[in-house]
Amino acid sequence: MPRISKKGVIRDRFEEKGFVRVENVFQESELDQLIAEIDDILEKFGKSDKSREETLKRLARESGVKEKGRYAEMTKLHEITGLLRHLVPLHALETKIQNVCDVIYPEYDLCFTALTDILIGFPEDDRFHAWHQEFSSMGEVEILNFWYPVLQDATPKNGAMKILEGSHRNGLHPWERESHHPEYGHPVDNRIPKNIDDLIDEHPLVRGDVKRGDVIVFHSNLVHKSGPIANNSPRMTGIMKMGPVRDDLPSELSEILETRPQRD
Ligand SMILES: O=C(O)CCC(=O)C(=O)O
Repeated sequence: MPRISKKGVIRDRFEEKGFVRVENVFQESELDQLIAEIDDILEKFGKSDKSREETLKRLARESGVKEKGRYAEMTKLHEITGLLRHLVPLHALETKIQNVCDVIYPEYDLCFTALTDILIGFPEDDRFHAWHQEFSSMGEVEILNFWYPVLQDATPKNGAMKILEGSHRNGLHPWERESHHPEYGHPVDNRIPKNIDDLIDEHPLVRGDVKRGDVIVFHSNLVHKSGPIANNSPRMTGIMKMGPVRDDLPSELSEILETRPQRD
């Protein structure tokens, strides 16, 4: 069980800043078990590769349809991501996250999982996820977003998300779509707030240290983006989205519940 002390502090901090880091939600052994199963899957796709990074890069190239020199369509990496989503050790982490959800939403009896995923980021891709708000793609503001490093601690120079503190307070900003076709990884449609330059001026930029086992919980309106990766290894980030069960579930929910990558 995560040792969540000072529940009121966590909730207050979440409301004020739009995010909060909760420490020691997972044990190292739980993440190690997840990694072991991830590696088992990778091995099935590429026994001959020397490292996890080489395997992932090769899979990111394989079977992809190339458009304008970039992989625009399904690659083996898509397939892998689909398999990772169903790993038992990944779903075992949900119970722990559930406890955090209960702390943020004590007024509700139950939190449900809307999505669980592993995002794979590559050092070459410095525009992985540009500035955005989850609400722009999820359509439901009470969904809580959980982010945690899987392979190694996330630091400001290596993998930690960039966050504009307090940027959740003004609701959803009008956004424009930016289609991003990375050299490796998946094509992503980023929904960037049109007033992003003002938001950057108005809010402190936070790039925290997030140790393996810690989880960042963030508000669906918080403006955030991927941070850089300083070393050579691809980053694996766990993503979970959880919301309280309410009587007035929004019509978009059926879409949210579909098992699909979180980005279109
Ligand atoms: O893991 C990352 O780099 C960014 C994740 C993100 O922006 C998101 O989950 O919305």
